[in-house]
Amino acid sequence: MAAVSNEFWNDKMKRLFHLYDIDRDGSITPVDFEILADKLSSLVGQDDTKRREDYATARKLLCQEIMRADENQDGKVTLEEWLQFHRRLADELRKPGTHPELLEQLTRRINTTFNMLDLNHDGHIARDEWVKTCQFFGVDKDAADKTFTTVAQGDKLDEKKAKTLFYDYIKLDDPNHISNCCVCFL
Ligand SMILES: [Ca+2]
Ligand SMILES: [Ca+2]
Repeated sequence: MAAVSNEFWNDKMKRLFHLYDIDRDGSITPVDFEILADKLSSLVGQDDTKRREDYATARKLLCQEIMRADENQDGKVTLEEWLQFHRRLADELRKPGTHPELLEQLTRRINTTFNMLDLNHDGHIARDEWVKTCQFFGVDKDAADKTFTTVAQGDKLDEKKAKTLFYDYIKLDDPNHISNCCVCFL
């Protein structure tokens, strides 16, 4: 199977990179995750101690998984390192027998992301959770609402379907695939 390299896929991964580079200094570092977790905590309110703790744990996990892309181990993930890392991941996902360790790492990352999205922890993403998070990442409310209608069954997006969308998002380079609406969630 052809290696992942097309322009559409590159642009998609670049968007994701800029989304995580929250302080916009041109690289992804643990600082970006601290800012992200702080901002996300505000979605559930200051009083919800349990959720704030959950976010802190999720932040650590997500940071750990994403900093794996720091090939030269200088504490920063550059755009080049980011693209290389995800290209390798996408290539692996396209093979029939994906490297078990890589798959496990990605699964950890996807589980963490899902838990961050599922704000009330009931095992599925509701429309308002989706829209709230999209808006948080700067997506227009109506656009977010429309996307949700496309991907969800009624007013729920279940865990299995959400996770499949996340995998496909990294793996696929087809501009028309439904998973491309997941830009904000990995
Ligand atoms: Ca940064
Ligand atoms: Ca680096």
